[in-house]
Amino acid sequence: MQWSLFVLILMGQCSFFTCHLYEDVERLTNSSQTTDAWIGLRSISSTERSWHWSLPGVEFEESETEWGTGQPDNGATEKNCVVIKGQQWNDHACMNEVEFICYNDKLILINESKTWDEALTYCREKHHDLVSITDSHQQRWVQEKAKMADTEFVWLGMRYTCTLDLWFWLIDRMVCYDNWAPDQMDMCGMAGVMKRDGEWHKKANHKKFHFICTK
Ligand SMILES: [Ca+2]
Repeated sequence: MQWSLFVLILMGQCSFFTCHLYEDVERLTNSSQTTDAWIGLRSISSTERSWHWSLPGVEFEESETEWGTGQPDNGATEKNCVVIKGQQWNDHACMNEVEFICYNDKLILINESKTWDEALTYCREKHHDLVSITDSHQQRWVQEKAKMADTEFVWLGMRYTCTLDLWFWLIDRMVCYDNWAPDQMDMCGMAGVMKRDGEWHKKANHKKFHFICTK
């Protein structure tokens, strides 16, 4: 394929992207659940509301909630657990019996130091691929994994092509959503890493870091 055609295809993807890797997030944001089902969110303190996700390390963000109209409506009965129905959240009494949605983690942190190419081979042989990030939801999940790495940085499935002066993801997508740290220089032979704080940095691909694979 000619490079110019390849670039055109990549560039066109910024506006037509659909996520397939993070089905659990998709399911909560695009849930077609027609009856109440528990999600892993509850309030620890019943007097003053303080919501927490059940998954360790995942922080609750008020700005990312999907409360239904008038919810949460804690009243005479304590409602410290949360159900989803038709994409909307509702606080319920925890002793109610309803269906539930399980967490399905698609990411695996590999605590072994490898070059970018070695990490890519490892992920493709043992799991699926090096992780790609194409929106803020995915960024959040990957960031939670990166926090648990023993190295300051973890490899992402992103590399720089000198010929085209472009950064692209292994899943053949251009870098549309990004979270670069400031003042990053592009050089040949670079690939992308995430620092523990979630920011992306550019590193020579022969350096050795831990990395995150998709399952
Ligand atoms: Ca309610």
